[in-house]
Amino acid sequence: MSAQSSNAKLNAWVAQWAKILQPREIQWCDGSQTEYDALCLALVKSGTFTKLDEVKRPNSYWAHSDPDDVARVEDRTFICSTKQIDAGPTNNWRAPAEMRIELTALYTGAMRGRTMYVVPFSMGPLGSPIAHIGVQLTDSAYVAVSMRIMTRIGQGALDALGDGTWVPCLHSVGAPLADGEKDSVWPCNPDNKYIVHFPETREIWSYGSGYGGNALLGKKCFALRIASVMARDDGWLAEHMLILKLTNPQGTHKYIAAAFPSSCGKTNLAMLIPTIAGWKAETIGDDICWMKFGDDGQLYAINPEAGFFGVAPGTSYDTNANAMNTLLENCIFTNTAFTSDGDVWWEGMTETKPARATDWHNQPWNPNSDTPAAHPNARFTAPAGQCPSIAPEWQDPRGVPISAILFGGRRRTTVPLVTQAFDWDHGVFLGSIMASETTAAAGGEVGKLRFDPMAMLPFCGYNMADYFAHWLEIGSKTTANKLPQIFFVNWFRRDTDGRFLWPGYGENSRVLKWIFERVDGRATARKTEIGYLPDSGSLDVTGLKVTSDDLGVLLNVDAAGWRDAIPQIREHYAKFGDRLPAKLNTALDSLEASLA
Ligand code: TSX
Ligand code: MN
Repeated sequence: MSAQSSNAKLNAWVAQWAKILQPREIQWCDGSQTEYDALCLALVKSGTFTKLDEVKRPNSYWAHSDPDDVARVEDRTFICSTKQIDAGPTNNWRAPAEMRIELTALYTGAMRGRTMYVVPFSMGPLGSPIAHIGVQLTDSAYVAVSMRIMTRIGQGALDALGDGTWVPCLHSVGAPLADGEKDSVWPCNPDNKYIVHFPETREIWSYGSGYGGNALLGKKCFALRIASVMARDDGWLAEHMLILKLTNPQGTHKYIAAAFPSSCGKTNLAMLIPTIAGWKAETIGDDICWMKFGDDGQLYAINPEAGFFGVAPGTSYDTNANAMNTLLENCIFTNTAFTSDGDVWWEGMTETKPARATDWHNQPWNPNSDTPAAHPNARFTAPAGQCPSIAPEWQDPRGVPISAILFGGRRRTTVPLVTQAFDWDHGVFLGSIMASETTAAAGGEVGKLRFDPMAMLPFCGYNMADYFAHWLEIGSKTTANKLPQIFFVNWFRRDTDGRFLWPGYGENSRVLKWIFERVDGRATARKTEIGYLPDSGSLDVTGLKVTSDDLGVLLNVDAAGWRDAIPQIREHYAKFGDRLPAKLNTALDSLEASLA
């Protein structure tokens, strides 16, 4: 069965691009299991997919990519607003007319010899007032099946679209096939990639990559970069945040959204298992959060995605049992290792390594090999509904009311375990100065702050100074008591020997408990220069093996450390020139004065 569209504009758009892209055939995806199974079978036949052992991991596949197509390509990601200033100092900019000409040339004939899949999709539960529709054209069957896991594709999305508007998403791997030419197992264009956004017309044009956020256009391109622009224009928030539901022993629950830069364990926190008795955590989403105001003046959030596209290495029953149990069937594994018994493996999955495996380069591997078996950015693509901790309301079209927003970073010094902002504006200030310390791995100077405001640096579709202004504006759209409380957390504080002071993982539930009770106005706090901190006894540390000295450091205000950071924050703010909202400079000035 192929999906049927009665949207004349959509049909005309598909026909217009088919003429340019020149695919061998066109397939409208209906989203059915039959269609999915047929596409997966074709991917097995072409060598892109290897089916995993049907008993060990039913209905699951292993893929390995071209070594030149393993991650998002930030230096090839463009925001094409008419004026460069509207893309801002943190985005690559190109003039839209120029970019359209350049890419149309590349798109001409780009799908020769291939099938063009038309993938209608909903970001968010079908018909939700918070959801939006996109349609992706792609010449990758791998992308089509991945989109079925990550979004809600097919006839349902077309029905929700009706004769309305959608975000057009063009995608080609940029590898046309000549007559009789044999396809490669991971078609892509290794040296010519473009991830292009036209914020003013809300369009996405992607070329040359078949991997992750470059190719699954509903995720970073639509749900963050384009949606951030839609949210600015229409008074809502599109954020790089997990959403979790926390229930206390009395059965009262609250919803928390949290933004962290990469490699801070966002997926682990979204699926956390509390260590404190009687508390329960459930998952709404692990990566993206769309929040709109309800009639009651509160912010209601949905997870616009339907699956998890998570980093595999480091995921284990110790670090994230709920993720491991999500991955038992119906999954796609990309750039993990493939074991001799027909399963997948990655570094950090088990203490004992498999005796023999095929690595992500499709080469024989054993524990004595000096390269990792899985690529560090190897991924699982898994249906969210399979997560044991998924909350029953995760697909509620009304969304869930958000009580607290967390910003976090990876900071070995200075930043306490948890701080509550004085108010919304101060919380926006804390979000705008989120940073991680640079490590040797990243190259350049070690220990300098790399700023990643609201964890949106690679994902904001417009000038980030305007984005800060939008956040401040959101705070004035409702009464203060209806806004979420904002907190800043840091699980990564270390002592001078490099030892982590906080055990993290499930023990983070103690911090979540304090946050929950602060929102209720019950937990006590002391007011400091940087915000409210738990005062002695208000953070539940019963049964926890953290010394009182370490706790003292975790909850201390390191005035000297903050004073050292101020020139770096000023430098960070200076990039934005006079577009930076004055309120943020004022907040920085008053922080500096209070620390003097
Ligand atoms: O995900 C992490 N979280 C959040 C969990 C809900 N990680 C992994 C980050 C890389 C993706 C963490 N790593 C966390 C954390 O809270 N904390 C740490 C640092 C840490 C690492 C090892 C230990 C403790 C802390 N080990 C012991 O204490 C024995
Ligand atoms: Mn992310």
